[in-house]
Amino acid sequence: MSRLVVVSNRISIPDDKKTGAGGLTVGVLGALKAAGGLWFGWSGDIGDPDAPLKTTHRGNIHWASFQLSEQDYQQYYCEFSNAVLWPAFHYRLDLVKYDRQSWEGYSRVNARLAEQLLPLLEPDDILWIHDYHLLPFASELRKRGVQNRIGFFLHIPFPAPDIFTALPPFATLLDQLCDYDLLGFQTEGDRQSFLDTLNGQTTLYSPAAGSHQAYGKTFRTAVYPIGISPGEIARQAAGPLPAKLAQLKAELARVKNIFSVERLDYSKGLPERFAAFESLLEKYPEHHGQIRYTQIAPTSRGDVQAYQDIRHQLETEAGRINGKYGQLGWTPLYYLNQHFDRKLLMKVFRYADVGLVTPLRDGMNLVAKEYLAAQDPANPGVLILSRFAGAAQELGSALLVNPYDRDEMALAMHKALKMPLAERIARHSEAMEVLLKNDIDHWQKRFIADLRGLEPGVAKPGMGNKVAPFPRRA
Ligand code: GDG
Repeated sequence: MSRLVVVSNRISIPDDKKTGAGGLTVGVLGALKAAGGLWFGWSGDIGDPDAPLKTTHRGNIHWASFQLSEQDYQQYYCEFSNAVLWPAFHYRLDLVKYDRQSWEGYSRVNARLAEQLLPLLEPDDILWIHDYHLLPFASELRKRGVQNRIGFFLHIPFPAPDIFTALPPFATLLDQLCDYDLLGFQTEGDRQSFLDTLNGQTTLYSPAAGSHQAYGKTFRTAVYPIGISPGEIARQAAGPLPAKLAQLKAELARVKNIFSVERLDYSKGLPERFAAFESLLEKYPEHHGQIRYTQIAPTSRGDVQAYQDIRHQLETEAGRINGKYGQLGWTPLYYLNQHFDRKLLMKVFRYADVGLVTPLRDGMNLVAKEYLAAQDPANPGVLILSRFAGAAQELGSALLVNPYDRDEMALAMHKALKMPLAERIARHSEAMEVLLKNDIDHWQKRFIADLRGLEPGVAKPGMGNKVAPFPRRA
């Protein structure tokens, strides 16, 4: 079997001291273990970008990591990836900070990474590239003569055409994306947005479901909703809280708990969620003294201005809500701007009567899935989920809400806090059926099988593409 080469912005290098990796790392490692191969990505260090790659290996898996210069870090990572693509793809054009230097930096880094990867590639390797940092990566490899099969998975939403085409270099990005052989999306809506955008810009020919030709290139699109490892999470969640957290356990047991955790990011709808919690306290005073909402939100991308702004906003709001509704001996809202150990989080999920996951936009949202998997099936909590998270497509048994409607969210919280056991069990078991069927292993296996099923540079036999292909690359 040919080797798998994975490329992602951040690389997860094995560390014996760290346990409990999440989502993407588990999926990628599963795929790499099966075939053997290489994981190439940024170490997270700032330094000399031309320094030799740092390499390590375990069994049949190799890791190769690069550094970014300070200028690359700013232009490629902070600016174009996280202050242009991330906000735009999450429908926040108001937060886009575009300038030509950042686009040039993004393009320059993608070109250099392709150059660095080139000598490590073998002719029959298959390549799996991840996420919005690397939209032009296949194109840069093709320019250098690489004919291997290259797949791409977009972890975040693909926006509607009017949003995408507001990005100044949209036409180049679209053309570059078509250099992938297989483009994977979280939901059908994302896939459709990509195709609608292409259709509006060029002649898109789709001779069979999922098979396309545009800009003289042949490629496929498909939907691969990312999953979790439900068994592993259930095991982590089931054990008792560590003895040193006995006090926390006693506190959690005294009230009904609403709980959530996410990276501190404006796409996650945290201010809106705080407002909804305030609405719950305002409209349903019966819960005063009886509930506690804990929001964990570790800082993420702290060098980007919009992330600093939302951090200040949340600190202010948490203080204001507690000041207004708190009582001696009762603090309604716990806001913790800290990173927590993963196993501890899964255990705390299990104590949560309500999982509150209400992003304004989200490619998938693994927290929603992790919360469900951590529940006691005999006495599960209730998931409240934004209809704008990709996960809502699979988790129709959750209480689906519009995160822009604070009163609807407050009502959902009230309903969840009061929900009878039989209804909680029914909703939970329906959701678990989906999560068990489409777990992280299934996700990576489907993607890799589809990618392996393609012939490089020609129409893809066996996948319904019966027309003569465009000549692919000279
Ligand atoms: C992107 C897309 C898509 C959070 N805080 C802590 C912590 N976490 C873990 C969660 C979860 C992961 O981080 C976050 O994953 P999400 O899916 O919720 O969101 P993004 O980070 O935005 O991920 C998203 C995902 O890619 C995968 O394709 O679902 O839509 O935006 O696993 O548990 N983990 C620990 N401490 C924390 O404080 N240990």
